[in-house]
Formats: sequence, structure tokens, C-alpha cells
Amino acid sequence: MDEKKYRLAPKGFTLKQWKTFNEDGIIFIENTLSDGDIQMYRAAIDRVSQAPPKYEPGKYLGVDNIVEKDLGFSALIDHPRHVGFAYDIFGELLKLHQSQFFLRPPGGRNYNIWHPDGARALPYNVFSPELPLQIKIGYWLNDLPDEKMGNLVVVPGSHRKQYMDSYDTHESILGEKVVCVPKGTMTVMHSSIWHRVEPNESDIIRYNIFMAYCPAWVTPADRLQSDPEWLKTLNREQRIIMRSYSHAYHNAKPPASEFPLFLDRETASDCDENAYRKHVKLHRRKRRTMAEKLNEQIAV
Ligand SMILES: O=C(O)CCC(=O)C(=O)O
Ligand SMILES: [Fe+2]
Repeated sequence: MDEKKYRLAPKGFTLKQWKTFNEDGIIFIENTLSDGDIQMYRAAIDRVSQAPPKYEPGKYLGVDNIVEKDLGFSALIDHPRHVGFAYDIFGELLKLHQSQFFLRPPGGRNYNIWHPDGARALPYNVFSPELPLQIKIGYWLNDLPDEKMGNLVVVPGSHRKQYMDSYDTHESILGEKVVCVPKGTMTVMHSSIWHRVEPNESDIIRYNIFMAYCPAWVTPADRLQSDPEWLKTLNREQRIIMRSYSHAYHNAKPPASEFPLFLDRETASDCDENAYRKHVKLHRRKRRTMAEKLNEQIAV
């Protein structure tokens, strides 16, 4: 193994964060972005929203696959501030599911009704009741001190529920939590958590970014493949995490050259020692994820 060629997995969940994530379906980490970072992302959002087809300033806008649309966003694919959280769950098969920003201005009907993310007719948690098959990193680029500011609203603990009486309504319900956070907060959300969006009756436009991740074999949400010329501009890990394959089954069995995606952040190893006999090739080996290790710690 050529260790220099590979990066250590960036930091992810602490045991405490992992417990909260499992109990509530969401964690909040304040002060992850500096004012400079916030300005940089807001400027990138403004740049992309000026591109044709022209955005009418002051109107609602949601843009998908933003990583391909601005260098400021491409760097988010494998950003060490958050990619470790996704790697802890999806390990060596990590894929970017969706990258998006939202501009949610005051007024209008630009708010969402109650839903979980992902498949609806047969939700992911029918198959995967413990681990998420999608997580969403949120970056909040305004202070959102109050309700009715276009906030995300979640029901903590609801990521295990497949039914919800208020589904497809935007009514306020018992147990909901309106996400009121200072700018620069990062959220890590289990995509099966039930959520909606508040109306915006403030005088600010809500700016935010979502980066969602999944295992490579779950379908991406905002592209079928990426532009090959753009892929050439990415670093190795970013390119792998986009999983832009021309052979469909590579989503389940990526080529050998894509392993290891990251080295273990503690041991710097590319595999679990002594798990297999020597002849078994790296790309055919399972590696224990941090989620599996953390769950083991909780069980004892
Ligand atoms: O904008 C938000 O806060 C959430 C949007 C949302 O739920 C979605 O795009 O699935
Ligand atoms: Fe959603």
C-alpha cells in the first residue's frame, strides 16, 4: 500500500454525537463555519443564482448538483469538516447523493409539507431500520433565531416511524422542533426523519446548503452521471465520491483502483487486520464502518 497516496478519513462522530444522532435523528454542531466561510458560500450561491436561466432576485430558488456549478461547492464533496460523518456510516462505498442550495425569501408558498427524504412508496427504513441509507449535512448561512423564518422543522426521534398523521400537510404538531440556529451551524440529519419547512415571515432570505450522502448502490438524486471534463478537475476522493460510472454494477462493486477511499483514521490501515486470508483482494474485502464500531461500544 502506498500510504502517501491516500488520505486518513477525516474526523466524524464522537460516541456522544452518535448516540444523539440515533436517538433524535439529527445533531446540531454550532460554529463550524467562520464568517469568511459563510461569505464565501453565500457569494457562490449568488454567482450560481445569477447564471442563466436568470433568477429573479427575491424569489424562491432551489438548485441541485451545485458541486458541478461552482468551485466553491466542488470542494464540499470531500470537505474534511463533514465528510467524515458520512464516511463513518457509508464507509468505502460512500457516494454523494445530492448537493443543493436553497434561497427561501419572505412570503410566497416556498415551504414544504411533512415528509421523510428518500423513497416514499417503500421507505428505506423498511430495509434498514437501524442505519440510515441517506444522511443530509446542512450548512446554515443566516442567523435563524426565531420561528417563521423559513426554518427547517423536524420531529426528533421520528426517523424510525413509517407513518405520520400529518404527512403531506404543513400543520404544526406536538413534538416538532423548529430549527433555530446561529449562522455557521452544521446539522447532520438522518434522512428518514420527518420534516417540513416553516413559512418565512421575516425580512431576510434564508440561505443554506445541503450535502446528502448514501451508499454507492443507492441512486443519486440530482444527476445520472457527471460531466467527464468536470470530473477531471476533481481530486481522487472527490471523483470517487461522485460515483459517475458507465457500468451500472460498479455502483455495487467499484473498480479496484477506487480502494481504499480513505485510510482508517486511527490505525492508518486500508483494511481490517486479520479479517481475511492474505489472498483476498482489497476491493473484495468488507471493512467495518465506524458506525458498526460505535454500536458495538454502546452494546457492551
Ligand atoms: O429547506 C429545507 O429546510 C428542507 C428542504 C427539504 O426538506 C428537502 O429538500 O427535501
Ligand atoms: Fe426533505
